[in-house]
Amino acid sequence: MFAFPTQMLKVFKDEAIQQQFEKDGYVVLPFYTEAEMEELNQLYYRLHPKSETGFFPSTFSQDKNYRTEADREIRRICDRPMEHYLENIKTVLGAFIAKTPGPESGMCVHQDMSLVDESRYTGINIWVPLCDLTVQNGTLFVLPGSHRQFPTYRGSSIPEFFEKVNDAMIDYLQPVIIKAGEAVFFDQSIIHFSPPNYTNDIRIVTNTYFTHKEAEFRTYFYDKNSALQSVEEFEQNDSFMTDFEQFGANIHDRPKVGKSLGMVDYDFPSINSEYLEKHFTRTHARQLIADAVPKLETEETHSPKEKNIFQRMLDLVR
Ligand SMILES: O=C(O)CCC(=O)C(=O)O
Repeated sequence: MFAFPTQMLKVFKDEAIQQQFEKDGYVVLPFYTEAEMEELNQLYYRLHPKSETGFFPSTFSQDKNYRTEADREIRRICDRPMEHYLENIKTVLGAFIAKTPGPESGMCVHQDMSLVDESRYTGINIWVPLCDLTVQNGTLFVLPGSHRQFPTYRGSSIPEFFEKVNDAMIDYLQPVIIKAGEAVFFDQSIIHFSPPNYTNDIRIVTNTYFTHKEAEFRTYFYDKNSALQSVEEFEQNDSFMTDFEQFGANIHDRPKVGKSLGMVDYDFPSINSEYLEKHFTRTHARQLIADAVPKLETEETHSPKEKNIFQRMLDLVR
């Protein structure tokens, strides 16, 4: 097991922003100009494969040219606002995350996979919508202060510490209602989720990932057939996020890239509902999300097929 550093390495130029980020695990800041958003929208419609629907990050694409071009161009456009807020960092990914209308566009409650050695560094996402966000079009919900609850190794093969309370968790998350071009900077270990897009319009977001300039890239794998209290650590290079072919397929398998550094001890922390109640504030988010759907569900004009879709959306949050 590892321990967090006593002091997070400073990455925000402004001390007040740095402190707010460390306390809550996220911070909201103005980010893109109108012209930058226009350029990003054009880029999205030029590059994005038409066949991909639901919840679709460009990192999931099997088309390496798409992943690479989206990465390069988003990073280029992010340079200006990132330079404005940040110091001593390196940017290692630019990606689109699209949510087309429909029940399949929800993203479950999760923490992002570990990408750095968190005994020394922090991995941070800059998540920026290109349209105004509402609960109905699938905004981000976060659990303030849930980052760094425990030192965790995270990856799709590793049980999450809130697995036992996964369903109850939604009711503690807070929607982040922001305008197009505003950014949520969030610690990768914060618990977050986003409901399906219940509107008729696509929701497009850019997600840029950065970390401290000296950070070493690491990923972790747990073999569920193993009886060991340990996970396997891999050294990865900085282009891991765009090179990795397993996001869209075989995500639970042992990584086919990177250098194994061997096994590290892990005690698989786990919380119960009392822990949730004691440490976090209930927001009744489930009701908030359910309320976003009935307006559509009660429309007389819906065909039986459409009604079925709305029912499936409701099922996701009940
Ligand atoms: O874009 C979204 O709706 C959710 C994004 C997310 O969960 C992530 O990037 O980890």
